[in-house]
Amino acid sequence: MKKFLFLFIFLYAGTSVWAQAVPSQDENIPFLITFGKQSSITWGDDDFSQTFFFLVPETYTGMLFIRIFDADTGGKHDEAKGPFDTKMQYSLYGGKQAYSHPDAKNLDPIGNYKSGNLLTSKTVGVDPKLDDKWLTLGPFNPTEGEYIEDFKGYIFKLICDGISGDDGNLYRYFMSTSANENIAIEGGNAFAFEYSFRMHDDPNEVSHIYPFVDEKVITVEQSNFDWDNDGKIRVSSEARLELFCAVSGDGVWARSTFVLLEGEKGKSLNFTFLKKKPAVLNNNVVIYVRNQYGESLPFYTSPIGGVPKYKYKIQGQKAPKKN
Ligand SMILES: [Ca+2]
Ligand SMILES: [Ca+2]
Ligand SMILES: [Ca+2]
Ligand SMILES: [Ca+2]
Repeated sequence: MKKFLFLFIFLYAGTSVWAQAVPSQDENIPFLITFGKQSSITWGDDDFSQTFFFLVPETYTGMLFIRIFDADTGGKHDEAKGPFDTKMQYSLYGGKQAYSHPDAKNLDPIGNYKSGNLLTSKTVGVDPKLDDKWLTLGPFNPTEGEYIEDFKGYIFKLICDGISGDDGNLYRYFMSTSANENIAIEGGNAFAFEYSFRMHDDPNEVSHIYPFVDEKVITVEQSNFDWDNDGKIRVSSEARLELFCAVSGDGVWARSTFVLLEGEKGKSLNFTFLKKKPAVLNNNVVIYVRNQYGESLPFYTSPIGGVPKYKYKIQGQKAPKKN
């Protein structure tokens, strides 16, 4: 019954047109970021590697494409340290263990994090042909992913590794039914266990991530890296008006722990990133969230159960402040 409910919520959550944009419209995060591995971590990337998972529901039987916006490191969008001399390797995995291998969910790129079958790989440096444009991987058959019963679907894993250089690669993803444009798969979704991203420069822009907490979660520990003291990180949910997290400075981690409320289980939390004024520019941040067993919680780009809104009428408390 619980699985059925989970599936229902999952499909419901994935029907938005922008469900497969990574980052999504609900997150309002401008770019993912990965630096070359010769970079200093004080630029805001702790491990020079980022892993995303894409979920294709078994009800979809067409072909699919994984598209990467601004896959190059150079020209527009990217962050130069001296001349651009950085290479990124994008590797897409499917098949057995692509998702289910424990190392695939590691917060750090260690052990067999590249588990599964390598479906395709692309190494990109400075490349005007890919600058400010979409690179398309595929086509793939959904069954090339790893079938996961709990999701009633197939999972693909896309890893971006900064294999050389010291510059910052800014990029976005989209899982599409088309090679040439971004058309979402109904019921599809994407998620990560650690998120490295660029904040907006405009302090009025508010970004979000939505970790999903299952029924066994009792306490949650959030960890954020290189926030540069750029304002506040707030947690809210259907049952919680607001809780403020410990925030990090330059090149360091900050962590804080809180106990889940009863109405928060089986749903998504809303982590909101509120920049200060004047804002920190070009701010890159890493975040992950773990439960009391040290297991990392997935952030879905299309939050499970929808974007959580505080139910102030039921709780008999004040309405939340905007943003
Ligand atoms: Ca570029
Ligand atoms: Ca450089
Ligand atoms: Ca780029
Ligand atoms: Ca930063």
